[in-house]
Amino acid sequence: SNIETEFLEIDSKGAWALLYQLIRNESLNNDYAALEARKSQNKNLNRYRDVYPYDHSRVVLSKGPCDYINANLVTMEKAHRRYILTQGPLPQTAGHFWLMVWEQNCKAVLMLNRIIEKNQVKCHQYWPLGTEPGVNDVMVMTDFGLKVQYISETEASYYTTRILRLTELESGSSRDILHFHYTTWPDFGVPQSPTAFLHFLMVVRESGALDENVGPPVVHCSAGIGRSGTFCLVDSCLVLIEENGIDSVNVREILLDMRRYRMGLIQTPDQLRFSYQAIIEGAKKLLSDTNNTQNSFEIELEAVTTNHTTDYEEPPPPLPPRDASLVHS
Ligand code: PTR
Ligand code: PTR
Ligand code: PTR
Repeated sequence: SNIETEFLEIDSKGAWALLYQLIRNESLNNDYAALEARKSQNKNLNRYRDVYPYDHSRVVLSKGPCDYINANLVTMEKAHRRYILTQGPLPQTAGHFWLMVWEQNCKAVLMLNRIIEKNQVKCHQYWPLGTEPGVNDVMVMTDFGLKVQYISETEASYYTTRILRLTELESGSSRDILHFHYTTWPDFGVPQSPTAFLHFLMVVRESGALDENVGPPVVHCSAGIGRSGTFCLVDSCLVLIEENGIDSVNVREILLDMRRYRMGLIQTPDQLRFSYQAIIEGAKKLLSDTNNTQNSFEIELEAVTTNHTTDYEEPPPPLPPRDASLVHS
């Protein structure tokens, strides 16, 4: 296919850094305003000084103490996908985060980072851990009229799935929010293998959280650009490939398009290379499988244990075997 030919060519020329730089340069045309983020009352609501949401696509809160959150709605119309990309919540923005999930009617939160990375807190512990029944299992956000309750947790080898119950205090109505937590993807790094990542993607897809009839999924990492951008690029490209065939997709153009909604999506040449790998491998699996109603990713839940993890500083569990066909150095 075109993508595979392009991939091999870039590999043989060792040109990933060059291609990545070209994409960054082209993104310089996106000089959209991000004025809300810089307002004095909003400054401390941003985790990083250099990662701001463009005003034109930012998610506006309607009910909270302020309407600002560092989040963008990324709309990929041709792929019938919308994603909310956001930074890992700060202690002072956890309420804004849950208000966004409530107001946007999101079915799932996709978390691609760990709370602590390289010995630094990269994200606030914004959901209750539920370490024991009745202890630590609820977080109340009085200012936002919401509470979050831990319901259950299922650990697989490199990701964890949780159910969290979000309740609007005033009305008493509640929704169960799925929390898909990829626990083994280092910042400025890539997942262990395309296979592991694709498995995670298929589990998320099967849940219906990416479907058009529910609110957009909230996708976050620490800054909400590197890993989150990689996830959304691969997912959208695979949707387009399933619909129109592998040769219909220009990965660069789609990434450039996404970068019009949120800055900095994909943060390293290696993340770009990984995206191509995952798209190529995913396309092969999905297209070989068009006659089946269910895809063949064998959504067997490995190690289905209801394990109440308490220590998030523990090293990640053992990695799944590397993919033999598309290993990268
Ligand atoms: N490239 C490694 C692999 O595929 O196994 C994963 C990796 C990548 C790990 C980057 C760490 C990385 O960077 P950092 O030191 O910034 O976490
Ligand atoms: N200024 C920060 C830095 O370079 O460390 C911004 C930043 C942090 C950018 C993390 C990207 C990051 O990765 P991710 O978006 O995958 O969390
Ligand atoms: N930590 C990053 C940096 O300062 O390099 C943050 C960042 C980087 C934010 C790039 C946006 C970026 O946009 P682009 O990838 O289009 O240059």
